[in-house]
Amino acid sequence: MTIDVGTLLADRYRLEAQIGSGGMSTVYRAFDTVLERTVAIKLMHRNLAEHSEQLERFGREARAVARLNHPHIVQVIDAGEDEDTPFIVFEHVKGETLKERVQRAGRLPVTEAVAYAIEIARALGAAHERNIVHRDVKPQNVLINEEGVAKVTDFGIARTLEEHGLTADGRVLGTTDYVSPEQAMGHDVDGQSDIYSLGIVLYEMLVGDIPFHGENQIAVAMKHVREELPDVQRLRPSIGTALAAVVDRATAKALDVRYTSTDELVADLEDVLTIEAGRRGETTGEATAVFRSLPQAQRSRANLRLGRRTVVGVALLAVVAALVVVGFLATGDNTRRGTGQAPRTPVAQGEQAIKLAQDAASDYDPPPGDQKEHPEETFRVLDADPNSSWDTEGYSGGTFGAKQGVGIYLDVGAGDRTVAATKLDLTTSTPGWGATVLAAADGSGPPATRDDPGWVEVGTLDTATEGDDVVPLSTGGKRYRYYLLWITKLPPATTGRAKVSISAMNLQRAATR
Ligand code: 3AM
Repeated sequence: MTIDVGTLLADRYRLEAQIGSGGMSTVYRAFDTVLERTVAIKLMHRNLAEHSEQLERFGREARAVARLNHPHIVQVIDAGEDEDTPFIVFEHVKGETLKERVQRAGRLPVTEAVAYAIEIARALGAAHERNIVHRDVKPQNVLINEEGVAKVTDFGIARTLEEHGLTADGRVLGTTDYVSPEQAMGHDVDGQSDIYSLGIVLYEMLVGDIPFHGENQIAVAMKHVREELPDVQRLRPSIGTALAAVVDRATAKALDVRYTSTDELVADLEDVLTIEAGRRGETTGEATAVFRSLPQAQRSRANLRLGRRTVVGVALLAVVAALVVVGFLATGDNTRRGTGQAPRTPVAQGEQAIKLAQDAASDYDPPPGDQKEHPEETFRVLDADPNSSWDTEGYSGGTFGAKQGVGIYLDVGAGDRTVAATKLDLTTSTPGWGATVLAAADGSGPPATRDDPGWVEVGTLDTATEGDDVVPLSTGGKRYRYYLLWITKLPPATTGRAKVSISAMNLQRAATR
């Protein structure tokens, strides 16, 4: 007999619907006919269940996790075996996974993201106290119930199987999108590894995307070992320095820099929550619930900050509060955060910033002439510094002379990286210029001239305003590799020659589901 929907498992649990499936197990919604309630049941795949030693460990692990009783951990209710297939019965959480939430909504409101991170950290802390390391912290393993409460699941189960090399047949055990450097290197891991993964989850909630992409899971894992995380503040300028410092410290590759306990992380996140709530003058939804659970002293500190708003002003208050926390976080020199981070164009809800390599921007100056438009400066539109810009050459008489214009283009990458961008954000200090945005597909390189039919017009900026400009793009869902800002109208010249100066460029696409 095969176990499937309709099966009465262990004479008690009727499998109603398959709600998920992973490399090792299948999850069903089921009805507990004894207690007459809905439960979730995780059934191990039969081929994995054939190893008796692993079976025993699986049971042991289930028992250990069952002892964890915590508001932010999905409760284990029962475990058993039917037809030689081990299963675990969990409380049924009606809602969605955190991964689905981020994919559906894009980046989350800052206070909500911090609130979830606090809940997950508290759950991990309860496990760590009992020497249970999760080892597979990822938003797919965080369920958000209908009240917006986060609950962590899948504790330790991955470890049992992984330790025994059951994936030697090449099956991908899971994602390495959140893997800690030490785990990626195959070293022994402890609670600090979970903290790193949670830091990546927090990053994803704030940015709307994971930090590293790669051709395969190994490439991504290697990036966790070797590459610096993109700067959250650059990707989302409204993030306070204190919060950015927490992300830095949680995701530090060096273990002596990373938080050593979830308690420390929770304490800093709670401080950040009060600051961010103060900055925004509100706490909403999920953040409110966490807020209520903060220690009384902290709550009154937050109230004090909020209450004094009329005297010192919200902005100043936020700056002061942020500096206090930064000072606190910076003790021991374990953060690389300064206060000089550059603000960049924020990303709207439902959209994701497209990650670009540091050298993704190139100048575009078709003949005649030197065919150079300050190529040495193009990287400056992608660095986080608002004081560094790429400038066109100076043009007099309000025209580009013998050509229609000049520009700068962004290369989002080859192959799978091509995107259907929805917006081009830019920041300029020279208002009054105009441009069209053209896109070209992945080929042997960008078309050499602007008139090449390979370029397709996808947007226009009639007149740039000082500061941030947003150019909506319509690609009709087509994915392109190159996006060219083709400047055709010069700004008014103050002294003889006019030039366009751009300090930041940023592409966005619709958040993917
Ligand atoms: O496949 P999706 O992401 O829709 O929500 C979990 C996930 O759904 C669900 O099973 C899928 C694979 O993990 N799931 C896991 N544990 C659950 C639980 N205790 C659960 N759904 C409800 N209650």
